[in-house]
Amino acid sequence: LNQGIVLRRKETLANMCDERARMLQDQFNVSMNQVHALAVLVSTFHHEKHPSAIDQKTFGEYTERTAFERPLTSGVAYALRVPHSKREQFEKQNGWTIKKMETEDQTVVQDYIQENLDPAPVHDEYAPVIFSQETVSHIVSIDMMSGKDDRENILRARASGKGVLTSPFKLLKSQNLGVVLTFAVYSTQLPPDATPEQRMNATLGYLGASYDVPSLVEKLLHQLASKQTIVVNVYDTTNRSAQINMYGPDVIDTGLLHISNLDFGDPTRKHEMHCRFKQKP
Ligand code: WA2
Repeated sequence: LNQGIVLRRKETLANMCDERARMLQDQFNVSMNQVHALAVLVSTFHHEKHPSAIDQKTFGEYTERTAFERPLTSGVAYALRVPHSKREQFEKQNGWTIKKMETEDQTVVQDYIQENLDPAPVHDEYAPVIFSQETVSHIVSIDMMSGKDDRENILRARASGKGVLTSPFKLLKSQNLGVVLTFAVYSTQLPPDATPEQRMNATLGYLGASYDVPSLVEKLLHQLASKQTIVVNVYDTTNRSAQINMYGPDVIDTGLLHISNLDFGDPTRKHEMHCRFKQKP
């Protein structure tokens, strides 16, 4: 094959891939900022106002009406930090018990109804969801610290004060791999150089957004007329020797491959977009 043609093919693939990666990264960044702003909203109107100006109805309506500002997210929710000493009072006040997240038996996922869930076993503290966007109302009352991925994310979010991302995992009520983004909400104006311990002690709750990656990336790429030309995969490459395919088909080698870097704002997680032509030249 003519060398000039090969070169041009390479360049075309690189341009298409970089453009798509940039789009995905930009949209993710936009929604991350908006989720951060929601955490500030909860802090201002729920925790700093007495009585609170936010209840489930207000939160549900507001987050539904502003969903367009959070591209790629499938829903947002707020989990309150409840120490064990306050559990009984909290449950009495709300009229429901804190539930345990069930993830073992995926057949139960279809009828994942709060009433069927077991109470959370005794722990030092809990993170029950008290407010949710309608799209994720199935997580209300569930202790987010009882799920491994959510728990790690919560601990990292409150120690760092930054937006943190989980590895890809199977979200509740979804058949797909997704990720959760979490921001901690604090009680006092913390200095920017606050220690992890100061942050931990000042933590009031956790604002989180879930991303159903395959369906949301599909929607995004669909807007571009390229589906006949290239195949796109999105990988979590945090663990180089065990990359996780978050979006796209199992790979068939058609020769050229271009890799575009993706930065989702959490330096502890690495992501890449891999692009190939559908057909060999
Ligand atoms: N949100 C939606 N679906 C899920 C999920 C989740 N976590 N975990 C498993 N499936 C309220 O970090 C706090 C959201 C957790 C935030």
